[in-house]
Amino acid sequence: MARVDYAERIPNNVSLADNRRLLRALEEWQPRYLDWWREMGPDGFQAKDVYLRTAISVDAQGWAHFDWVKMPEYRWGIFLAEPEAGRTIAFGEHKGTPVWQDVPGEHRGTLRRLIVTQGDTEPASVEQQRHLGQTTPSLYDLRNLFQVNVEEGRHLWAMVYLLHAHFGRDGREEAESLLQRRSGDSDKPRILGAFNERTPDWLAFFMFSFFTDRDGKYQLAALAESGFDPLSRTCRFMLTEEAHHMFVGEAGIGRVVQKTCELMREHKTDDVRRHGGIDLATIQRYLNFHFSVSLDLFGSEISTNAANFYTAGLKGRFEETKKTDDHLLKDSTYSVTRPEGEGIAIVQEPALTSLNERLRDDYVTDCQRGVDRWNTVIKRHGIDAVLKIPHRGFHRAIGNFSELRVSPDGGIVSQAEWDARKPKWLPTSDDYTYVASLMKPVVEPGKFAGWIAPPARGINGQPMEFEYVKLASGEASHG
Ligand code: BYC
Repeated sequence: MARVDYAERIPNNVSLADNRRLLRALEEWQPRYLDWWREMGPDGFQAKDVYLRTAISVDAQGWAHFDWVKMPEYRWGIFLAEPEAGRTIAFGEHKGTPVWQDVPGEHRGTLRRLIVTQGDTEPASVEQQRHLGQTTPSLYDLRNLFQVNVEEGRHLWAMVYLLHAHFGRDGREEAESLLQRRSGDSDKPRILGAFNERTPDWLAFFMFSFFTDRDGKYQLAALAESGFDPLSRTCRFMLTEEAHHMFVGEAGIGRVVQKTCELMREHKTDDVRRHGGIDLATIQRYLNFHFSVSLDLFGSEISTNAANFYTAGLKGRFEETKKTDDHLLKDSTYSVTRPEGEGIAIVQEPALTSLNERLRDDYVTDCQRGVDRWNTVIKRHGIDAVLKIPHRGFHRAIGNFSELRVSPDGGIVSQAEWDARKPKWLPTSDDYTYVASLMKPVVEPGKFAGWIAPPARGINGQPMEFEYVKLASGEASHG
């Protein structure tokens, strides 16, 4: 078989062609990545032509190229945002010193762990979503799912590049392990909780893309502040792609809400299930679930890990360089919500150990903006209902609230009350069964399933009836 020219095949701006050692490492890893993609990537669509964007540069004027591609042939590239001349570390004990181009020896283990944790989420989400293509509500949505999937694959490449380029043998071993763990596998699970949950249907997928990808945005933004410049530059470019993933989630839920409201108006009822829609109560329960498991991804409210990452200059705050404080945080405090006595109180805690909570606060504010936009859709239909973000203590498995039962409006409740009211607060098996019953594929160009409204516009200026995925491609008759 002809040898693949990896330097050519892998679009990159890291001078791959000049780095023999790195090329060799990636040459060894790539076939195993492709094995993983074939085994765990989108089920049933590997031979189909999909209208995908591929990152081909980091040029703000046009970094992406749209074309038909079979997913296993996607050109997963390696891109770092342009270096900032004279960039210095913005926070922590090394503040003001030049950023590192190589891994500082004393932070090697910590940095590797951060990169591996970030990297692990990327293939995990592809695994969680692999079956969804079979039940797509439209070709447009199918294409968006695959776009998200290939870009999560590229984000894995981004982290594997850092591991191979900067962490020697340990890095190569970690890159292998990233292909071996599996979402939801009891023996070799993915690292973080939310990435071992099921994404059973498209409502869950849109919620995941809105809430969990948004955790990605905030974590990447915090890592983009890192004093380790290659990590910073990698994350900066990843954030560019991440925006589309959150759009898929926000617009997806917005379209479900839109359809629900139309059915409510048309049939003068809240009970749109009888008319093939997803009732607002079910949407709220899905929202409660995905918001709460995504909050856990920020770690404990009080975390010495977070303090150490910051002091060492490895992971900053959201928009660190825009903040006007001392960027050391040794003498400041931050408001943290925690259980106190019979209730819940806001107390002042040292700012350094509260950094996870601060990032979570930024995240919650951003989530609220999206939920407000969904509520605008409801209001526009003259319907007196609102979707609400639950209290931060609701349904938590990590941190201050993990031992407590907290209602969505922030009351501490007994186990008995929790058990009794849980079916109102979190998706029930009946909800999942009902939503699953709606998941019938709709693949005629320009057509949409009955539980979701069409989007406002197509992808890359294409019309709605565009054949975003060529389902007839790749079949034996075409061979
Ligand atoms: N599940 O001090 P603590 C994305 C562990 S999403 C399981 O509370 P820390 C994407 C923790 O590891 C963004 N374990 O927290 C989205 C630690 O373990 P050790 C992913 C958890 O360390 C959609 C212990 O509990 N990126 O990109 O300050 C699709 C105590 O930890 C969890 C990152 O996460 C959990 N939820 O912060 C595709 C950025 N939470 O040390 C992609 C990199 C905590 O006792 N990671 N633990 O063994 C980090 O910055 C940090 O690891 C965390 C945790 C923020 C996750």
